[in-house]
Amino acid sequence: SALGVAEGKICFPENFLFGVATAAYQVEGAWNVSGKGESIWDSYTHNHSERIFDHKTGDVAADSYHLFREDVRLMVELGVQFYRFSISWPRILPNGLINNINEDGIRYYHELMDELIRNNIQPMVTMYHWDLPQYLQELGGWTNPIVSDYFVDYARMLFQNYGSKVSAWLTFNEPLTFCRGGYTGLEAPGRLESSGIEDYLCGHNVLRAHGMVYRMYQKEFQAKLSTSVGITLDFLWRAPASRSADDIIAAETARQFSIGWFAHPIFSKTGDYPPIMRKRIDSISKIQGFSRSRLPYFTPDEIEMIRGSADFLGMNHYTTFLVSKNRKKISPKPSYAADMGGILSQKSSWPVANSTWLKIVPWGFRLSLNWIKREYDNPLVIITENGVSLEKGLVDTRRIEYIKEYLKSMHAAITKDNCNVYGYTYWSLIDNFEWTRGYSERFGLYEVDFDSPKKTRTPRLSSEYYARISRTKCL
Ligand code: PNW
Repeated sequence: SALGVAEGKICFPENFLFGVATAAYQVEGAWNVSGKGESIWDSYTHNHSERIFDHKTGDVAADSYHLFREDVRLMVELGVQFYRFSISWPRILPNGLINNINEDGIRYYHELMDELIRNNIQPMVTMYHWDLPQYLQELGGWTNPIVSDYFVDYARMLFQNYGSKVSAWLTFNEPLTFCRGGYTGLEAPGRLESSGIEDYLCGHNVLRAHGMVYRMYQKEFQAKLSTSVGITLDFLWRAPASRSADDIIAAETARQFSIGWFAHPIFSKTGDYPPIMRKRIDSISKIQGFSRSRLPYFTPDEIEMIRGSADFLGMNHYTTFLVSKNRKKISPKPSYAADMGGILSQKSSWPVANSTWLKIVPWGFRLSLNWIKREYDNPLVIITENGVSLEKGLVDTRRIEYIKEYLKSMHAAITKDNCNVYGYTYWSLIDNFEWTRGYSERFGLYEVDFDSPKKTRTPRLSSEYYARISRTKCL
């Protein structure tokens, strides 16, 4: 068959899409060039270099702002069908507001998209991959509801300028990660010890912003543009640590607190936060002496606005965690971890990558896809990130193994379980600035020499392997 295993080969449908991804702050550099404003990652890396593993910044990164034609050439070499990249909000609107437009920023993304389209590579654009304009952070960032309105202004100008060139839009990349990370202090804006309050405000305003953009798009653009709008959520599989009922329940609760937090309001039939999240946070807030829940409530109109506000679900998947029930007494101090009530761990026998959190567990991929299928009535899914970090070096046979095993797991989900997956994106095209882990973790199909003035890109073995897959659609 065209699908299953033909002549001993594992093949994907002919119209299945393969792509690669990057994000603006991680590759572009040119942090203060030609009118770009400051983002929270600029100010965070400049003011808190002690919080970055190698004390480095994304000031120059892989210099893709200047070298994007070279990046596109690599993608031609790979034969990929699309490129997922993000637009830097402050490169286009220096302080995030619509009254001050940076023409050079507009021009840059036009040139990148034109170069892609000339080479038959479809642009897939993330509107927000964590680099909030610093000015908006000073207003409170995502904890301030007005930022959702400013995000709608920004999104409208993206549709106006690039609408005819972009095949698919993602409003946000991984709200779970940036709302959690930003408010435990590990990632920008680096608000220490704010978990249990500010992370929920962030999530709330991000969900509102996403829904508002989708409705604005439907009203003002859908008739004119042949594009689609979705959101990228990270779903690292949560498996019970034991066969005990407690751990099975704890794992399901952890899923609802991770993917469910953002997927339930958008993709479920009923909308709104997952009932278990609502129940746990409401009751723990009460025990802690709060007079209202730390998880904000949507109005009935907001629930309706957000419900069904996506044409597809973008899913990032890298690894798996085990969950056991947290038996500690509730402390007075608010925290997402306590609200969730599970303790996450990983098996020491699982093969490691070069990131502390990334263990190689291919079977979790199939289970994640099946969970989404069951929970949200088999929505259209595109894998917007999957990949592995390894040491520097061009002979990356372990990366080839990782890609092969994860693709096999995804293939089973598609062919055996009927999960509705239409594309896969490898993270990343090139080595890049890995947030708090600096340049120490390398995910690229191409190695970048960050010490060379030209940021030389060199193909790894895995690039040839991936090129064969993207061309033949077979492993
Ligand atoms: C992704 N975790 O985030 C991001 O979208 C990318 O920008 C990043 O470069 C990539 O992972 C590789 O690190 C993560 O739960 C999401 O540990 C979740 C986790 C880690 C990274």
